[in-house]
Amino acid sequence: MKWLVLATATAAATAAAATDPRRLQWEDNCVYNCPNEAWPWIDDGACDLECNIEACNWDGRDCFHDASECFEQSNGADYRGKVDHTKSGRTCQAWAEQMPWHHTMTVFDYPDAGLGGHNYCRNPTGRESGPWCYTTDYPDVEWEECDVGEPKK
Ligand SMILES: [Ca+2]
Repeated sequence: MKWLVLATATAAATAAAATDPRRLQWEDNCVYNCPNEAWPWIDDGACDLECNIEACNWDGRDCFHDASECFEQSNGADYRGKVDHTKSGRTCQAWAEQMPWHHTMTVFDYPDAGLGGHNYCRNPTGRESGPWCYTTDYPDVEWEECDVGEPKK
């Protein structure tokens, strides 16, 4: 009987995580703050996860919402497009999230790599194999390369 209780509690915790109450709280904060033109987060050059929603105009230009898929470097280190899944179709984890995978690819450590509050493929360390992302396929696949096309000059 104890096992049943434990299993039920775990399922409830999983369901709560799926609705992501943190995201709901962020949306409230952002919607509240968006009309304030003095609010410093939108178009400040940093992609803020809590502002990367339609109600906040996708954080202005910060989260690459209207970004081009074009890039020039052979390793795609300058890719700033919007492919958000790996070559095998796995959904990417947002760079600003530390769930499900804990990682060190942060804006703080890689300020010029186009990371932040979005889950688009990037190549912050200049891997030869090109842009990649942490996946949401936990605990099976931590990261995987993305197919972002070929570089063009
Ligand atoms: Ca911002």
